[in-house]
Amino acid sequence: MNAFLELPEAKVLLDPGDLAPFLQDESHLRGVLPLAVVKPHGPRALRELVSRAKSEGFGLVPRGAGTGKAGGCLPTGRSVVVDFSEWPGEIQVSPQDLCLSAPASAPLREVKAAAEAQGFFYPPDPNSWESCALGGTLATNAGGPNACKYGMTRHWVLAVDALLEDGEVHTFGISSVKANAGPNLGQLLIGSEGLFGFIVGATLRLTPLPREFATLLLPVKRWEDLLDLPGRLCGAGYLPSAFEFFDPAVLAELRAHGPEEARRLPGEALAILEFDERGCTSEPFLEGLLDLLGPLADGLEIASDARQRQGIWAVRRMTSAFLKERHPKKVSEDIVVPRSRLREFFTGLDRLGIPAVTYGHLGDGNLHVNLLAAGEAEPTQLEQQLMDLFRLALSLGGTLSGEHGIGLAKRKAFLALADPAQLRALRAIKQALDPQNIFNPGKVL
Ligand code: 2HG
Ligand code: ZN
Repeated sequence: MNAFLELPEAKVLLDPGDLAPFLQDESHLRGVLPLAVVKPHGPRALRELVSRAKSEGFGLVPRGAGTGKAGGCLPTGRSVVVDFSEWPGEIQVSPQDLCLSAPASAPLREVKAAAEAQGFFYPPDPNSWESCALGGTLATNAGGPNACKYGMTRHWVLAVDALLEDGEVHTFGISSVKANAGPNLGQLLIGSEGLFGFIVGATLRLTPLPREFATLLLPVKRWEDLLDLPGRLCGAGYLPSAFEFFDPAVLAELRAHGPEEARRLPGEALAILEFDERGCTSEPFLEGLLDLLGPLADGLEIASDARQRQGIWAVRRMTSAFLKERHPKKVSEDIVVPRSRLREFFTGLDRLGIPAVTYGHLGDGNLHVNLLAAGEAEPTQLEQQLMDLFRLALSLGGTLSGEHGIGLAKRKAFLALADPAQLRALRAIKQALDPQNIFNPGKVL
């Protein structure tokens, strides 16, 4: 009998047909067949797995719902996929402590709904929020449109329950925003993509649920006119809870081939702006905003009800899948530049002559630069274009990933472009926390 079948507290998959779905995530990459997929149901399974990984020399690859964009959960080399979808635990909201605890297996949709049911808000909203698992969002430090105002997943984590290389689950952090007894190991694990141990649960910070939304469609005739707007708005004290955009090429594709709601989208390029503070639908607020927008306000549309708001967001949320369907071999990046450097970024992109279309999170400078014809490019040419793109972002004080992480997809570029001191420190931490390199080997570093 296969030794994995003897694991306690676990479901084990061995059949190649059952393993096949685990070779993919939402990136353009594929993994290799793992030795097994293990779905742990309790700490004994993890203890045993860690001990075997060490003595038999295989890697442990964590997996949430497989919605990652960077190949971080794909098996490589001799490895076992540890799928946390059946990890036990319940979502528990603590109104008095303004927090919530949940297992890694909890769907993010349910985490957000549990908070909302009690009048609270858990803001992180990656595009996959309706299908991803909390554990994956913690491991990748996921972000989405709301990050513009509310920050990334890490800004909402108070405590982390993590499996370390001793095979035990430890808790780092407490149920309070104040905790300062030494450097924060929990935060080191958030966004670590499974390199230092596996996150099995967390305690998350909540905030009162916003109840008022001003959702605006801002079409522009010259799309460059959008580029200074995030900086101008923030500089004037307006902080949108989301500021998204479609460049002319993406907007034209959506209008020509997208769903019904996309056919009527106005403008040469289009921004979606949302505010969620109290008073944001009041006349003084909107008048102040119109003043600030000046001539850009011509054509501004304000969503009049929740249905219209949902329609706008539905189009934005399906853009990635829509483009993927039309250009199956496209490569999509997620660089960031500070919002004050957006104009320079696009001038630089034009100068490089990279055939790319762009949409994404203009408000925080996180841009999804899509190379739609990547499938037809020579691999070396594509690699060069991506390196040029990353270098451009770095030269403007930005970075090569805003929300999707490094995983396998950006590993080579990360190793080439990161500050050597950062790489040295990360490798030293990896060596200290995982001396036998069992946790997600071959990713990021
Ligand atoms: C989004 O903002 C997601 O729509 C996906 O982060 C972006 O496909 C992409 O690159
Ligand atoms: Zn995004």
